[in-house]
Amino acid sequence: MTSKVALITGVTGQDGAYLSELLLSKGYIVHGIKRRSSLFNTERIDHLYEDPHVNDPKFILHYGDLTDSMNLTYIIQQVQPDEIYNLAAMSHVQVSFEMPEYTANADGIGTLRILEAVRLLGLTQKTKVYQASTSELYGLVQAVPQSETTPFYPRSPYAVAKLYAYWITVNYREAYGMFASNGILFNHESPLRGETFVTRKITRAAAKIVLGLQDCLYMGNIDAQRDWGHAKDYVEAMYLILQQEKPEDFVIATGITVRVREFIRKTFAFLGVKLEFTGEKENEEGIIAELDQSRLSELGIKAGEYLEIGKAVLKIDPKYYRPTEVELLIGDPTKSKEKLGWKPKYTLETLIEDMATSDLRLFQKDKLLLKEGFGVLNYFE
Ligand code: NDP
Ligand code: GDR
Repeated sequence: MTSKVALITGVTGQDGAYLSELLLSKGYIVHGIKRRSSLFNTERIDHLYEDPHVNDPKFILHYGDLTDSMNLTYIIQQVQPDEIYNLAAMSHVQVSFEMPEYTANADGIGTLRILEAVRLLGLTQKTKVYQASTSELYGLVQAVPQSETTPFYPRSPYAVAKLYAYWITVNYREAYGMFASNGILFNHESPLRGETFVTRKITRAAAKIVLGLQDCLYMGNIDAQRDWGHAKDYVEAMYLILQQEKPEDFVIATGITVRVREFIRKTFAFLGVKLEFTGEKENEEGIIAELDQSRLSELGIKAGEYLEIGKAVLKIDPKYYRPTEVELLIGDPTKSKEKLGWKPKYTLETLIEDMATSDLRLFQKDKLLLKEGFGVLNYFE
């Protein structure tokens, strides 16, 4: 039997890395599109890299960009994919307020470029397309929990661009009979999550704070509520969506929502630090209320050295507030459970455990290097 061929845009991103692993484990030949960058940008997929000098590599990378139609059309023609997973995007909601035009081009028109290339190349009956749609489409709350039939009300240039991408995917399905489906995925995270998304910012900062490498974590709106899952579970859903008999759109979510402050509290608690929140709005602080000495020593951390009861380790910085915010997301995964048979394996607790453990290890290594006089710490926001 010949292997199925998949093309993944955004292969260097969080989801691209996990999806590549999944499809390779299923025997696919995986092609990925990566952007040219002045620094290496393949860290998340380096372990999958195969020397092209070796016969028959199963994982092949191409240079490309969602803003370049000719390049996309050429790659699709060369690869003749059975499945395209369009994951590439300028995916940061807050940054999209600073780069609205680029975001519209890459995230909105980029999707059109993929669909149109498939059509022009005569591949509408061969190539299935998965579009990375998002719970950000729901934006300003119309109804909860949000399902496939809940009206959209996007609240950022990112979400508006993704709204175009959502509908152009539906339109190509209806107009040309293409197998094109939207996965409306709620927030999903992992140790590979970009450092400036809220969960990773929290797990990194918490790890650094308990190791004495950072004093304080500055946050924006910690009352926002999100339905968080693990990216490993969510890429399974992407695959299942393209294995259905007919193309349809699916909500992928856990059905549980928590506030950002709860994520912060649970992360610190996992690392042996009990936080208490005091003050209001911009003056709110997270202070150390209790230290779990046995947990800290289990993690190899000397309590008392940097961590003191009453110390404020979390403060609010309004620069992280968004011009328009999405306050509440909670998905209804009934359809995906029933039709795809999809069910997440991770809970919020095991997600936090995975991320916090990974970041702790990362910074323990950095701390050792720093102590020995090698390396510098990178600070991301
Ligand atoms: P990441 O930000 O981790 O990855 C985005 C990927 O897109 C990276 O590989 C990036 O390349 C690439 N990219 C960005 N701009 C372009 C461009 N112009 N041309 C080609 N490639 C580009 O996102 P995730 O993996 O978290 O998300 C994957 C997709 O799913 C995105 O479309 C996102 O909007 C969507 N989504 C994500 C959710 C989540 O919670 N993670 C939820 C719902 C939807 P580089 O590495 O060079 O920056
Ligand atoms: P989101 O994710 O905007 O939901 O988009 P993000 O993690 O950036 O924010 C979640 C919520 O946390 C609040 N918040 C902060 N966010 C960041 N990044 N930094 C902070 O300091 C901070 N403080 C509070 C935010 O205001 C927000 O309410 C993600 C992306 O992956 C999108 O690409 C994807 O489509 C959606 O999830 C589903």
